[in-house]
Amino acid sequence: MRIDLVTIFPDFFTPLDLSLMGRAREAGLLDVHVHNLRQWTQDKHRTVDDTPFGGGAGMVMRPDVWGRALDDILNAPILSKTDTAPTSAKEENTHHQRRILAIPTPSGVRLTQAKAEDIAHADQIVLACGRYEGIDQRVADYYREEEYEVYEFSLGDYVLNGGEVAALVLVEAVGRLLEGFVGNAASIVNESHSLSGILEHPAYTRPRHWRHHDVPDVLLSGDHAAIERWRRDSSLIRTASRRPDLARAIPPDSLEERDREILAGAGIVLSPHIADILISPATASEAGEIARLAQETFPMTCPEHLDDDAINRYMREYLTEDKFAQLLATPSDNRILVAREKEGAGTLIGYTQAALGGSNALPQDMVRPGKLEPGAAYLSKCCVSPMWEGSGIMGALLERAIGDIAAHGRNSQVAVGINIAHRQAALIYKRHGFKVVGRRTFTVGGMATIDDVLVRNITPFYA
Ligand code: JFB
Repeated sequence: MRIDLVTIFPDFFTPLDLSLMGRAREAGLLDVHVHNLRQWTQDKHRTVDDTPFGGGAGMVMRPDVWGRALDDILNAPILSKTDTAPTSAKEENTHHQRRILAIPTPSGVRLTQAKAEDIAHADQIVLACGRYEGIDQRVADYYREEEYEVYEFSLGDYVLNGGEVAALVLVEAVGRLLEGFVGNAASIVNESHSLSGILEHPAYTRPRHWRHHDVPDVLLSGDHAAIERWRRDSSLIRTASRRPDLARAIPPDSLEERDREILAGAGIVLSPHIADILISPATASEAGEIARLAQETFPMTCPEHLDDDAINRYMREYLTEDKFAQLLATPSDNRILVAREKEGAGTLIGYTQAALGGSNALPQDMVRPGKLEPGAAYLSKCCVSPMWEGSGIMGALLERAIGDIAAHGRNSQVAVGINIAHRQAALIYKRHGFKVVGRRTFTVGGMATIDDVLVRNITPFYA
């Protein structure tokens, strides 16, 4: 692999010559080049930065200087494997070469071991090390558009003065994997534990007694089962106290009873297994099943004072297989999404129904409330089977329904009507960014009920 480091401080990378990182380099697996960015300046002061458009503190690195540097470097020949000869023209034509432009930035995605393992297969990694407030955004955007793999990454949530230290970290994380490709793959397989989602247990060596601190007896007992159990307990307790984020992300079904006890004792109680669900637009053949779920869930959203006759009248008129079949026949006006269990029987768990416009458009009584635009889509249902209440599926379904509405580009807002007695539902919508803008009466089988009208704006999405 070829690695190019571009910086205004080339001295930062002298550690790479100190042969601490040298094994992969010596083995010819790693071909490292350090470049001074100022080499690509064209003025007598060798300027690389300028003031930010839009004002603000600090300086920004100019895209023109970076562009000249990166054009040259991303076209440089790549030495292959252990050869010293550049890749032949033939090899260049037959193999697609994977050239990655990696840009350290505090606004990047976090560098992970999984990503290091992935990019260890690249032919070239060019590290663009910024200073000041960073590099003009158009540099990353341009090379991405030119179909380079552009990787804007961060080490973590603390502020550095430039990208050089982050570049060194990436080179070391990738370089040690290259050593593994030839030699001792075992030590790298061994690390899987450290990255299995729980922290490693503590390690001890001789002397057995040191400054009043003794090695735990169990490690000297020769009882391998007891040692394994002690190590797993220690890992779980450490993870719970040092990395509660990791502890909470442990898949509950990967744990034994004893593991749960240990974690609970350390303050982490994992919620029950959440099924993998699949959310997709409904098809005509699903009308009957949706109608059955609709009739199961609708009565639970109704206020106490509504009698069963009224509820049944409403359901016989609006929540029938025929009605859903009609809606499913006009997918450009009416959107129905279904959530199903991914495994097993694929049971229907929930559905959403939205009108984007046309004949089922926003009901007239909903256009009155303030801040509700006539171009609002009407999300008339977002229902989850009672068996799955509290599973988070409602939120997932709601977001997908809104995304689906936004994707059609016809609506500026999404409106819902929630019965004023249904506090729990209103809370979920508010948590998802809906705001109350007024009230309406909603007639169920001839009986009037009062709904809060809630809306959420459809906002542009910036990556
Ligand atoms: C990386 C950088 C700066 C804007 C710029 C270039 N984890 C990390 N913290 N900080 C950086 C990083 C990574 N990777 C980082 C590149 C540059 C910081 N700066 C300075 C500081 C604050 N905001 C310039």
